[in-house]
Amino acid sequence: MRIVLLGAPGSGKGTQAANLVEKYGITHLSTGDMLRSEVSAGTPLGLEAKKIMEAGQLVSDEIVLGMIKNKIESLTGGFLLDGFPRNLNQAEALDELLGGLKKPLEKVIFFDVSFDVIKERLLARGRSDDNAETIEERRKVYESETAPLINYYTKQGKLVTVEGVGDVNEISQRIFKALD
Ligand code: B4P
Repeated sequence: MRIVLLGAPGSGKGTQAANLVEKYGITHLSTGDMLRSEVSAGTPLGLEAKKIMEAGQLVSDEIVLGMIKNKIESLTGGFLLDGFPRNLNQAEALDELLGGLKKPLEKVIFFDVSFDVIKERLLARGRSDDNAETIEERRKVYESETAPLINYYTKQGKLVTVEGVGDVNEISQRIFKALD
């Protein structure tokens, strides 16, 4: 199984990824988690990424593509991409990479969640990029950079929309139904 979880920051991609990975035994690739581990390790890449993440902006495509490419190329089984791709350039680069490996994406799960719900969730979580100002900036970046991917994957016939509000396990059941 080769899938992408698509949705606004805080729509629950990371939360649902845990349940999907457990059920299907696929590899979880989260660019957010990869970047946060670079930040905690204090690498030069992490130091650069920290400022960008805390400002609610996207880290450069060059950095993100470099990080994800090696991981995908070395995988043998299925995978779940969480938080990647985040813009059209990343989506096209991913299609090219997977096309070359003859492992195209099968489905893209889009999490439908209103911004009011997202704001409430993120303020309650309180990560260093979860303050009101950064949340608003991430929303703007999502609308302009990431939301166009809904159309991109709809045209490919791969998009499945799942209502991302409610009990975490109920949302997982909706996703399992969409995938099975
Ligand atoms: P991410 O790590 O991808 O974003 P996230 O805010 O963690 O979103 P997610 O949707 O996974 O939410 P979660 O399940 O945690 O990105 C962070 C930053 O990294 C970006 O802003 C960017 O700077 C950088 N970045 C990452 N990928 C990049 C890329 N490809 N290109 C460039 N830059 C990139 O859920 C959020 C909260 O809601 C949690 O507290 C959770 O417990 C709660 N929650 C989840 N489901 C719930 C439910 N059903 N009900 C109630 N609460 C729920």
